[in-house]
Amino acid sequence: MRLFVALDLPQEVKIRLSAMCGGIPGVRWVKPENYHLTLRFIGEVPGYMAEELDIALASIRAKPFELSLSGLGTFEKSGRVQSLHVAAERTPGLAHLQAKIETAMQRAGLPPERKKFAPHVTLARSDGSSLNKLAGFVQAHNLFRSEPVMVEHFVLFSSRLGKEQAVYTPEVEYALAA
Ligand code: 3AM
Repeated sequence: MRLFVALDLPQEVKIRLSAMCGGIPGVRWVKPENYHLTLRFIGEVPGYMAEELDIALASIRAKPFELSLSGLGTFEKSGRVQSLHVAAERTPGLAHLQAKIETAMQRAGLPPERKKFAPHVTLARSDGSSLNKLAGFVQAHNLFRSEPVMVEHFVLFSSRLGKEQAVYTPEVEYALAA
């Protein structure tokens, strides 16, 4: 199974995000139902490992917190824009949950995540050819702010790579409790 741990977003937020998207030829817009904030990419694991990871995630104790999306950005690799995202504020509540998940995943046997946590929701992917247009889009929408939303659970998703876009299925929800 190909897995990742993420926050799902309320429908209203997905609608607001998707209303902003469009108008750049050559980029692949993420479908609104696929919007999420990745906390930990796991990748392909055998079934027994998925069970271990589920047990580790279920043992996490963390409090609900508010999530705010604020501003746009891009990720680049070798000077090419790969994706466009809306950024999430790196609040203590979000950072605490991410750190607990990272610890749990390592205890369950995954190698450490090397990339620094940069919370975001991917809106589009690009092959790098639309650099100027993406920069214009970021500028035009950079004042985007979401109302803070209460995060009361996180989700283990499976991902099946499709022809057009991956299909993400929520496999297990883990509640946060005060
Ligand atoms: O949450 P975003 O959209 O940034 O790009 C994939 C997606 O990122 C990323 O994991 C998220 C859920 O699929 N992803 C895919 N393959 C990856 C890999 N090998 C990866 N992240 C890190 N390493």
